[in-house]
Amino acid sequence: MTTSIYEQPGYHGWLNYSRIEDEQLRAAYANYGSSITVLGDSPILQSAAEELTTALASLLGLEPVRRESLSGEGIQGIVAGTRDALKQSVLEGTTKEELGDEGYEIRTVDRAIVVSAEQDKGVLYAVFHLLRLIQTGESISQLQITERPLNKLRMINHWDNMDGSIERGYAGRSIFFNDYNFRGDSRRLKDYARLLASVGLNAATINNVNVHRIETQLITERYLQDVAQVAEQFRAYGIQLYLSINYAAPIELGELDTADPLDPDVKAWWGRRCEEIYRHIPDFGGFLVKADSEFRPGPFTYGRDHADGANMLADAIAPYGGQVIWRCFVYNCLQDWRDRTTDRARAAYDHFMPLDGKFRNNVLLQIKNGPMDFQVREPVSPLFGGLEQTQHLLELQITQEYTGQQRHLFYLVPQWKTILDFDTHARGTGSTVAEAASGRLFGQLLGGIAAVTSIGDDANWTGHGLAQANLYGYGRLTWNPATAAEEIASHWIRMTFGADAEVERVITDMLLASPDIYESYTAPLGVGWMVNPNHHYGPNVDGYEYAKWGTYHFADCHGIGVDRTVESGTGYVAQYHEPWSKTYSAVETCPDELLLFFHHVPYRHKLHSGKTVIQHIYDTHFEGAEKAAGLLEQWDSLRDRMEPGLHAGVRERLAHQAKHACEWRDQINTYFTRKSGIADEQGRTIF
Ligand code: GCW
Repeated sequence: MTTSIYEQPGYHGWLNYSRIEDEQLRAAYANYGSSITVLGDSPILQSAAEELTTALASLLGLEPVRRESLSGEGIQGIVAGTRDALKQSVLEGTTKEELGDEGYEIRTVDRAIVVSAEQDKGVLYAVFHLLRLIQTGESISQLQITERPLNKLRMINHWDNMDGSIERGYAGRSIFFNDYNFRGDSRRLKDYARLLASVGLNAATINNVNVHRIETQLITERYLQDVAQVAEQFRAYGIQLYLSINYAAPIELGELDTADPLDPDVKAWWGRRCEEIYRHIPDFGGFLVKADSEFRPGPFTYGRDHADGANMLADAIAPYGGQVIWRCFVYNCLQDWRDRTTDRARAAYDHFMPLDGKFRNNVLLQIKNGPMDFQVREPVSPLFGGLEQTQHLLELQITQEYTGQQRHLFYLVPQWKTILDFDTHARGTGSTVAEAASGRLFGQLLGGIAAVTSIGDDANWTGHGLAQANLYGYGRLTWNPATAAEEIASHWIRMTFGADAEVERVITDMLLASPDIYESYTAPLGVGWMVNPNHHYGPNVDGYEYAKWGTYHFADCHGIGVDRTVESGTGYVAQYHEPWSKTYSAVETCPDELLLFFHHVPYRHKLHSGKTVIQHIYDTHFEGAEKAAGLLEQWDSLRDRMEPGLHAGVRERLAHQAKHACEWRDQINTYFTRKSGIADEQGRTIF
């Protein structure tokens, strides 16, 4: 007998609403949870009411009474609605301005919990928040919660192709497409929308930024009805739909012979497209564009710049209230490895800084967190704090392309926090990436975060069961970047695995240790890459060394690293504000973990840690592989504390990781012993 996908381990993720075992706690929640009043019946409010009803039934083992309006004898139970619907009578304090469009309040008022917001969406977010409190065992008898998101745009990008494949996907095939059609799996789409909304995400693109031939037609009659159906499902969870577009669409669709942004016919063509799109999807979010990057077409073909390109689309979509999200991942991907003057790290800044202030107010630039490409360790892109007059989004990668492809454990939240907390010093101290990306630092209207999603049609969405924590954590950070990595981990674990202190302790430990472990047995000290070309999995030190992609480590018998100083290198360091420019420039002050990103140093160079570079490489690789094996042992200690299927799935991946970490260790150590001729001080086995 085959079990349906909905019953397979991990399908419900952190929304599995397992029955609360503690009887006292259950009774305390039932005081409120046995009655639900949701005022209003918009699709979003219906989602909120349905979520409350099914969740409470399952968590508390009761059938909540559903009321449609406030009863005469005072309010009781859980009462949810917009402030208008609640008529303010039960609310005091917070002003409309404080709450914003998406904010909410949760208050315990006598025998009731009142959940309120300016708009329906806020009510939905509040409901998920309240449910989280119950799932994580918090008291709800004296709630005084006011929340609003820091970021307006909290976005997910899918790199799904219409044949059903996913670029850099490690968890099965697309949930949207198969064989050039829409799958129409509305249950799956709804459950995905629930997961996203539960952590406050509000926007999504559903197709790959590399827009191939058939996908170019997503903005035409052939597919718009299907796109509209997805948009409708997402709308009920407050998620706005965007599409990735092909810049050369007017040509590829056979309608014009140019895509020149300054050609009036091209502008008119996009105007007609937008008109058609909005006829199907009145609240369509807009376009995401990868142009002049990795062989994708763009305005460069016509001698125009990226402001010309983006503004043309922005003007076409502006009458409908849409946006253009334009990616800054633009670099020369046909570099000659012999050429030491070109530096890929410089590219985004060099291309876009001169255009600062030239973009329309419905354009956002989408900037990858680092100047290269989602490596385990990179400095922050200097465009953050650089761009002052252009709205932008931070782009992160949840899918683990360079961080173990969801076969290795890598809790990404700490990495993202390092990025978000990075102080660019653009306006003195406190000018963090979080402040810049949100738009707050420079007083911009729009801003936020986007990330490439990690999900596919695997029953548990993310392949690795513990990789769900990254999707969860991503959403939580987009809402409030100040949330601690530990807190996010602990919430996710309790919601996913229930209240078991030992499970929580062990998994928190594993998650928090995982980024350092992975970093330690892969590419050292910020140098990056060293992976197999194309699929990017597993060690290959010289895999990209003689390639055209601009990704080099320059290891020889004397030393390793990329000189990006002004004095003797590529000058990249000058793209940062002080004190960073100075700090990174000097070997003495450059942080160890980024040393090889900024400097070429001899193997015997001493790190701040007191170790030489070569000994650091050996030590971290031996330790890393050992710790990877330790993760498996830790997991095994939990064998009897969770559903066997859940345990087994993760176990298989951790066992692979432990083995694969040895492969990494041995290849890297052997490579550097041979290159440097320097032996390990501890005389361990290096092949
Ligand atoms: O890192 C590279 C990936 C490509 C991706 C590209 C991008 C979608 O290897 O697969 O293409 O980045 O971000 O556009």
